[in-house]
Amino acid sequence: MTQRFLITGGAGFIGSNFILSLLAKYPRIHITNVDSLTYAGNLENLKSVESDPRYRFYRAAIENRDAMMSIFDEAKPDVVVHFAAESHVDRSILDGRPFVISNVLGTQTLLDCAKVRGVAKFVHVSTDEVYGTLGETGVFTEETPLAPNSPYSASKAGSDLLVRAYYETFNMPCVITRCSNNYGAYQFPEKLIPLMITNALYDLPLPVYGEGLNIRDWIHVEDHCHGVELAVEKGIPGQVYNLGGESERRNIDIVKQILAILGKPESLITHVQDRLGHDFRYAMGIQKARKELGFEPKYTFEKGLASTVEWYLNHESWWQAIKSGDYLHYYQKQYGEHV
Ligand code: NAD
Ligand code: TDX
Repeated sequence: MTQRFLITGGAGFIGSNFILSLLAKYPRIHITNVDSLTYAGNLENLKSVESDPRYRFYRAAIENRDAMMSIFDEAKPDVVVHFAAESHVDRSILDGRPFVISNVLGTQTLLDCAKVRGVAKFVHVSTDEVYGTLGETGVFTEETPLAPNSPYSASKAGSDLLVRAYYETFNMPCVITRCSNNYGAYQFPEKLIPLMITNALYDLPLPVYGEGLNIRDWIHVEDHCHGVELAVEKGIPGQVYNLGGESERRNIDIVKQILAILGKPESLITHVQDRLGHDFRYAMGIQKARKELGFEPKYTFEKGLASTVEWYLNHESWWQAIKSGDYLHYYQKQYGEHV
């Protein structure tokens, strides 16, 4: 691969894993990373590549058209991979506005810049949450109607529809990937798995929403990154590809598994008020990606969870810096003494 990439949101969890993996694999690649460094963006994730001549970082908000046009002019990308977004459902329940600005207006601005400057491929990274919720059975396919339930998922569905519209109207070479819940290295410790690991290590309460019976379909971030790479290489413009790990788990079972790995007592589990509009179950049908992209998740959930716990054990200074700042303030506001 000798392409020039423009990656948005590369200082976040999945984007930084994607950048590290591409630089490790492809000696002739060029990557421009654009990130506004919100609370979730962390350049520490990319410390090991910051002086790599193949890599360049710009701090900019994707909804800033002038800044983005100059970045396109400098970077001259063949491929755009669009990760940047406000990504946390709970924050969107507290305030949906930044979600509309970054996810909807930001995506439209980026599409416009890519249209004016011309790119060979535009991969938009989206989520299973745009499909809404499932009952006890069934899986989402690419034909499942969009029925988002949170301000976050509504803003992502809005961005997906704009990507579709730019393909239909301007024949832009856009591909959409929709992925299930990710976990792994560098995940911001407000999301379920890293929150539970980092709280358990300090014997802090583990806030489980409601009874913890909601189900998510988990995928290791490296498997997701590989799926996105396949979409860059083989995705057909105008198409949507579901990505997932075929690992459905109830939240409460994951929390108990983490406690077992760490040798901590289940008495740390604290049932707290349920999330408003909490989607019951997500499950991804990945047959299309398997057949058309050659996608195959490599991690079992057990192997991935064990290596993720290990990563947090070995990177305490990374997450302690986060937990002692804005994150703490946010959770104290929401849960009082829980954190
Ligand atoms: P994250 O919150 O860890 O990272 C998002 C990054 O985007 C941050 O670095 C942030 O600074 C940046 N950003 C936010 N708004 C921006 C703006 N307006 N301009 C420029 N940069 C901005 O999120 P993540 O978990 O890495 O998710 C990345 C993408 O993958 C998102 O689009 C998300 O919807 C999607 N996704 C995530 C998951 C998951 O489980 N985490 C699953 C499916 C899809
Ligand atoms: O403290 C918690 N307690 C709890 O019970 C948190 C943070 C979460 N939960 C529950 C809510 C969900 O059922 O755990 C499940 C997972 O929650 P999150 O980690 O917040 O993820 P989710 O809301 O499922 O969304 C994630 O996956 C889809 C990402 O944040 C999205 O960006 C992605 O699109």
